[in-house]
Amino acid sequence: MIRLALVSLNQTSSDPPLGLAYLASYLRKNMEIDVVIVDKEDLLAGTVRSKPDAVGISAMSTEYPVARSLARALRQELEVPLMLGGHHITAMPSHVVDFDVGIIGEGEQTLLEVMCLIEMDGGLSQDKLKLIKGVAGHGFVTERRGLIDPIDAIPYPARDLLRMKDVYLVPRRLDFSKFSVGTTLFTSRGCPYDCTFCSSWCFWGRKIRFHSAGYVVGEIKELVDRWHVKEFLIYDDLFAMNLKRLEDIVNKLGEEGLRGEVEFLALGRANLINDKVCDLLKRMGVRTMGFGLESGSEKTLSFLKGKSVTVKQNWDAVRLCKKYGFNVTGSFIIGNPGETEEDLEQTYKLMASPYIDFIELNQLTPLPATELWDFAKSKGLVDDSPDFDYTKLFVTHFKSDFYLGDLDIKTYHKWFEKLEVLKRQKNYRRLTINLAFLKWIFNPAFIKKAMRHLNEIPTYIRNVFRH
Ligand code: B12
Repeated sequence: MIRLALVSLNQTSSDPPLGLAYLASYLRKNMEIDVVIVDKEDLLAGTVRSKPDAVGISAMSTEYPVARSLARALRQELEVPLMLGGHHITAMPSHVVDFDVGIIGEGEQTLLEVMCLIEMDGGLSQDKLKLIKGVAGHGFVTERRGLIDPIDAIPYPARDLLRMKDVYLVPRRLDFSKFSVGTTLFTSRGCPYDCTFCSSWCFWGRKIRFHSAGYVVGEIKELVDRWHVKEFLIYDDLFAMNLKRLEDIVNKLGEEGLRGEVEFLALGRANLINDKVCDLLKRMGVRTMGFGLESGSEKTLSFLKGKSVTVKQNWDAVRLCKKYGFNVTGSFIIGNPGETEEDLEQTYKLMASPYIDFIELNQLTPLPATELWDFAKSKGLVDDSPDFDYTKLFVTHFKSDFYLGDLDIKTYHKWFEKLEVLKRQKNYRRLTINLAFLKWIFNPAFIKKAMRHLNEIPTYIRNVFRH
């Protein structure tokens, strides 16, 4: 049977690489194949050890330089087709350089066709690749493939191939408010909005496709029954967009006896929040709502999100969510072109409001395939070459490399960071430990492991709290 190694480059995230697990489940449904996911280990050694007939690496732009060097190292060890998939190659299809093929956009069906070709021909010829939609080869890019619809055709991600027990289902803070065992989930793909800073829409198209309520609740049930998970971070760009489906999810959770048993964290959009939505989310078991609020200034907000949302809607949404008893997190972007002291003060005021429990501070970052990328390019801050240092795009705190704003942000940044820390400290005091966590801690396997790694415990605890 043909064997494929899929490689995740992220060595630190506590979120499982579900994109790879979806690819694996789709392939397994449609062909005889052995898939291995190489993750959180020595990636070169692990991939070589798996003796694959083909290797697929997933990379966001920040990970592209690492993907290239891994591909070069693999070339020395293996004579098999090397594929690159994910957000970077989709935005920059000519960056296939060190790979045999780039898989553009949604990967499931394209990868299936490429793997069938490899199986039939015992290798990958550039000529035959030209017959497959959605690929980038050397010197050509084929027609973009349509999206899979309905997405229920994609089976649940193959979590059995992921290191769920020893890596992903260890206690952590899924949000700021609770220390417990939980995991991530997708119930839809895509977002119809086109925010300046986000490249999600360039990838998934402006259409949003939903999994049915039956599919979603079935996956939750599987996670509860098989993996004993009771907390879920729903990573969808827009979870609560479809009211009818939300209502069905609430009802089906009830029918399965899961209401009150499971808790969720979900992302919302301020212009889509109202009493009806909050009521359903509450009944579903949502504990925390996260919003990309971005700014408290109308001018900056409309630069970032067009006319799709107003500052008043931001305030109303967080106020309403608090009224319903949700924890509220707000993500903000500073360092925007044209931003003035007054704009920053308005943002600070929203951030500091009692309706927001936890804040995430970001610096405006240009991502390939967005207008902002072209803007940064025109300022000479970034370029399209495969040799550009894309790791620089991984910005968690202030970096001057491609600062796009006009003000000297350093002083303001300190001011914002202080607020971020203050809110975090307040939340630590409220941190609760749930039963799943206590069970895990008193589990003999954990105690044995802890005894062997006593000296690493302080670092582990620090990492957990750093999120
Ligand atoms: C979850 C997530 C994360 C998680 C990732 C956890 C994990 N282990 O996967 C975390 C929190 C770690 C994260 C971090 C960051 N993220 Co992020 N993230 C996302 C998010 C919300 C969902 C990604 C996802 O899992 N989608 C679901 C699955 C089904 O899709 P997928 O992973 O893309 O996989 C599909 C295809 O890409 C393709 N595919 C992917 N890999 C491969 C490999 C092969 C071989 C093949 C054939 C196909 C293929 O097929 C899959 C199935 O269709 C997206 C937004 C979005 N809606 O896409 C942003 C997104 C991917 N992130 C983004 C960014 C910018 C970041 C950060 C740089 C942010 C920052 N400043 O810190 C960091 C980078 C971290 C790093 N280490 O370098 C950008 C990427 C843009 C780009 N050009 O790379 C996105 C698109 C959001 C945005 N703002 O535009 N992120």
